[in-house]
Amino acid sequence: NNDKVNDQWRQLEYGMFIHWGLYSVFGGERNGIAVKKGYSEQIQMWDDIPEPEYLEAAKQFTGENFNPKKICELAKAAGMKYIVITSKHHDGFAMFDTATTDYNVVKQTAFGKDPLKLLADECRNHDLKFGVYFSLVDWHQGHEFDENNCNPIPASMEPVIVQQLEELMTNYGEIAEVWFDMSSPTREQSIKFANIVRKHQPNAAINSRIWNNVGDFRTLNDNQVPEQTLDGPWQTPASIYHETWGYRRWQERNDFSKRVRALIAGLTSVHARGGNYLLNIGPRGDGSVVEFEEEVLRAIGAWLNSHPHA
Ligand code: JFZ
Repeated sequence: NNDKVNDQWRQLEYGMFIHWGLYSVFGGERNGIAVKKGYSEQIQMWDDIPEPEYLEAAKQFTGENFNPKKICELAKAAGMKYIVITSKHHDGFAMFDTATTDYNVVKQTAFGKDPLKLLADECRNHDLKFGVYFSLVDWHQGHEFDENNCNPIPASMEPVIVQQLEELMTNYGEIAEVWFDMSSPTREQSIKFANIVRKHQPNAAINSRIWNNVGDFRTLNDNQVPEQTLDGPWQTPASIYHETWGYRRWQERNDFSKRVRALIAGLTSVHARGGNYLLNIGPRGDGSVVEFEEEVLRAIGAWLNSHPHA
């Protein structure tokens, strides 16, 4: 029941968001030229990259420095209690092992493994809860590029989404949170997708971007700090730089203390108003965590440790 979901989910308080996919190989650049429009995780749309060219990045997606143990240790050091990773972003490239399509990380990339499985298992070793981001926009399954990412979901896409959710909800152990994103599902579709989560993962909290008031908690805008406490459970997704979630090679990273202070202000204000804070990192295509982001997270953790709350 909902009280149980909310009670359990509220304990999570503060977590790590991870945007990692083929777009991480691009790092916000195409053939060495910065793409200055849009979030870097959406570079395929913003630079109108044909799918075959986009998929070329899979060869460079080595994941050789993807280290779930280090990521979990970093989350712990930052004071976080859970991790939510992109299982599939708008590009439709599945970052998990799936029978629904060969357009997935195991089949196509140099890495050739299921990062969700590796991370989910490691989370359990570190007493961290695990969750997945799942985009309802899927350019591979046939959604047109739409800068607002609000395409409706054709009935033909439903079986794929249903099966992918079945896989995600059954192959990775306990799921604490399912973070749907974008598109414009009908009420029936929202209910259908939520029911799959609820059937297999009764304790998983679903965010409001399942749409149609079907979710368990509200997702606010990026880095949004409401003026007051809000009714019901809610979360602020936060990014270190505001302009991108996925890795951006040309991102300026020269304002360390300012960033740290802004994020601590965001985290503590959100927490004080009863919200949950989900802070993003965008690893490179080789899986390495950007050093600046790691240091930011460690500085937040150090501050939290020196200011224990009641
Ligand atoms: C969405 C995605 O399109 C984006 O790529 C990223 O994954 C982010 C976490 O979620 O972007 C949004 C969606 C809604 C808002 C802002 C960014 N909003 O309501 O302010």
